Amino acid sequence: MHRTFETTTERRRQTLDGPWEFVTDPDDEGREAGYHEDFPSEAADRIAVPSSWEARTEHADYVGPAWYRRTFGLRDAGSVLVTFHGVAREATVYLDGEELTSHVGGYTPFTGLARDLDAGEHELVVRADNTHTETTVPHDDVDWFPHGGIYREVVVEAVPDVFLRDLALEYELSGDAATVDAEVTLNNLGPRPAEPELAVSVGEATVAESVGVDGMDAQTTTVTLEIDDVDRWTLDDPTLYDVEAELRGAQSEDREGETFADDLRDRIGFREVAVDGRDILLNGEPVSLAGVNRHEDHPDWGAAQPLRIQQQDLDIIQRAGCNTIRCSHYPNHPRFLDLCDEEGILVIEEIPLWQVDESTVTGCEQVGQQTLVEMVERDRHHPSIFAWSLSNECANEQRTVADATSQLREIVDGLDDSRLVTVASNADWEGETDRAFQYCDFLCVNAYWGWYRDDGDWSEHLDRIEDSYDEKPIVVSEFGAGAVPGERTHAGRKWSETYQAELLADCVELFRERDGVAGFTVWQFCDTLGNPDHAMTRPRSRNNKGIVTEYRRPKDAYWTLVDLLDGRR
Ligand code: BDP
Repeated sequence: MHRTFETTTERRRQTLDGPWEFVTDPDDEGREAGYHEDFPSEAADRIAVPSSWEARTEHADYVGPAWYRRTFGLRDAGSVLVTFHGVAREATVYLDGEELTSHVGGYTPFTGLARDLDAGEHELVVRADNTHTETTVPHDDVDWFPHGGIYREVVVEAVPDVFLRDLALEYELSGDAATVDAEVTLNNLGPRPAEPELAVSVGEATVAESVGVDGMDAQTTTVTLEIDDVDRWTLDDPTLYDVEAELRGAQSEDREGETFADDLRDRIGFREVAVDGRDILLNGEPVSLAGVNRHEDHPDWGAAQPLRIQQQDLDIIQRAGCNTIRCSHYPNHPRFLDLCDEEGILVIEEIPLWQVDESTVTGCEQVGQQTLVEMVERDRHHPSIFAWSLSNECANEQRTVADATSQLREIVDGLDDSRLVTVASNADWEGETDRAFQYCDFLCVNAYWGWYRDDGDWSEHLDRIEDSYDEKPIVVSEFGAGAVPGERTHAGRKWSETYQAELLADCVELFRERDGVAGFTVWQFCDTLGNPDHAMTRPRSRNNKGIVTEYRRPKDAYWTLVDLLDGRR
């Protein structure tokens, strides 16, 4: 299950977890050879979906196109939605030999609609390609491993001719009362007009109306619900409300007497985020952020982490006393965000525009914008997400890059005005001035004083940031040191757990003393597999700045953080 709750009860739904046939295609000949019509099953391996393909040792370092195949059965004839929740990084999907849909971007979902399928067996073939170049999003030189394959769930849902395509909620809070606008989009695949009953409920409140939709058309309607005595979503009491949109109607004349039904389910939490001077406010009160950066990475699971690992990560993070996670550097698995909603964790979610500069920005701008839209559309109901991050360490001192950020800001404003917007920047650390900070509600600052450089310190650095920009909250979004697990030294040298723990303590104490700093996220939660091209600067081929190891075993720095944040030992 890709969420922690059911997203529909009416739709017949199949999760296509399990073994799929799999072949790599290093010479990229599969398209010409027609693998989508005639899959080379005799040469195929079997691989688990969802999984990163390095789950199979022989494909551990494979970069390039690869093909997947499986069949699924439909009990009844009709239309289905086929949703891929994450394919790294480009995908083309074929159903029964015909292209159904394609997608670029490994961290957001996409759906193909297949109309009027016969009952019985159908074949899905997918071409996935994890090749990265200078201008892909992310590009080929990022500091994490280019996992490949169908690494998040694939779901097939049978839908009636008139079905719910989208549900988007916005709300206004006034004291204890909430006014919720639910925008619902209906699709009518049939030739005749329909007028089904739509009921939308949020918690105990329900509104119903009938909605007319022409044949072969779509219709969007907005219903408004008033909710009194709202229990707000807070860090201590993260109350969630169930949301349901239900559609019921009579089938067209040719199937007289029959009815159809469809539903979509989600959850929301009521909370307000804002800034005031140097403070970030949650429900009107300043909140001090203390957290970690987390990659989706695990030696046994790659980027495809089961619920058990997601829960365990969150547990370890909460036990350290943290209240914040920066999803560095891409939209995370939606179920992990569900857990954050349930646990009262604040999340900064980011798109993978990582260290882009003026030579590459034009090439990746469009996919960056598309990923932003897809991220917001997928995640707009998670109360845990309080901020969207538009990029990480891009060359924002360059005008073209800053202009691209301003465009992203406009796009995000058009989709969601209920969250804060930021970019994570190391421009000042590089001795530059960040031109994109003007488009941010708060400033995320990355620097590695005491690790990559010793010719300055955090204190001067933060003074400079405070002096250089408008008065906005500052979050230290990256700082830290590498530590090879088990390396402990009397001298406290670099690469030891000792050094990492001491640096972390000094930094956290300093950040917490400064009024201008609204919080911090340590780089990083766990040791992660690095970009294979960077192996010479990364012992164990990993980024070793984790406060826990890749297997989540605590390093000294973890216990230091527990003590500083009053966590649980
Ligand atoms: C920063 C990046 C982060 C890196 C980190 C590091 O934002 O993705 O992994 O440095 O060097 O520049 O560990």
